[in-house]
Amino acid sequence: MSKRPFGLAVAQMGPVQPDETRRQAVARLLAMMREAHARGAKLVVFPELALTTFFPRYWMTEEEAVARYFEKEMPGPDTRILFDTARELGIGFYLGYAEVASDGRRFNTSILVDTNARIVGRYRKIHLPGHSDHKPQAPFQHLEKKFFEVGNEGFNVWETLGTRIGMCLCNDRRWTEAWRVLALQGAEVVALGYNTPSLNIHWNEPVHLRMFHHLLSLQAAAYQNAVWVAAAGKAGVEDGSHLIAGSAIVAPTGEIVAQAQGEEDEVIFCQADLALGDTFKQHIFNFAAHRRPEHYGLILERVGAGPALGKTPLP
Ligand code: CDT
Repeated sequence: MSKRPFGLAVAQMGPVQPDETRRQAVARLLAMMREAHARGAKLVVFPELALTTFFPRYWMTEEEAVARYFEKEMPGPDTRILFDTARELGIGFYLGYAEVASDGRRFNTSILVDTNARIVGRYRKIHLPGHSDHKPQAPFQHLEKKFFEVGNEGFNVWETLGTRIGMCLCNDRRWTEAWRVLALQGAEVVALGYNTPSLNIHWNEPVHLRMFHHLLSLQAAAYQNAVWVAAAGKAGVEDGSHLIAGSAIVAPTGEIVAQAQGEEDEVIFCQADLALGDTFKQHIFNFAAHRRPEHYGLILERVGAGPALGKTPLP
């Protein structure tokens, strides 16, 4: 099978402190976009909520959050230069940001922008983690359920940049269903931004498990769905709160082919062979030949676990 090379870059960000301006954050993204292009990238993936600090850690009103942290238009005055530079260089990008829609609804959103600087795709995060109430005893908050609505546009794949690209955001990577819905649309590349605190405020999770589960999720998803995964994190200590690094590009083999080394701004790159995904799609994960949806009914019927079906006693 002949190779189908695709220049894939991930731009990890070091911390974005609360007093950092949009303009400063965008300048960092621009420098990484230029580096990604110089290394041969057709697509560069930026993190979730890349323009600001990870503000769901702060207790505040929705109005305060919108005023300080949400984008009212995309591109806006501070982000337009990302689009102009992408067009000038001929590179596509994925960007995560807090979106306030024209009707006032708030979403944790990512966009996919092509080499003509056109927004070809939008994803509004579906699996929102955390809580909506104030937890004053916790070291920080995780208020995604307060500040964002559950995404209303599903998991989608777009034909662009010569391939089929799906998007998801952070916590989605832990949910098998998200990946399979993308794979059933023929995704070849899945772009994902994340902000994962090292501490889990819900239970005393050992810190090493945060990185382990992050990589485990990416690797299992890439293999089981025969896709390339490009995952960009925001890392390091933001306002006293540590976010894991570990931005990575994972092949359809499930192998990590590039991984960020530090907790600062860092571009990783890989000349991804899209044909590698075809090999898996034609054999072990040939969905048309091997899937058995008639036995997967519970996935749509149930949200939480219920009684076992166990109908037939063994002979
Ligand atoms: N941003 C985001 O989705 N973070 C979550 C943290 C989960 S712990 C409350 C994640 O899955 O990494």
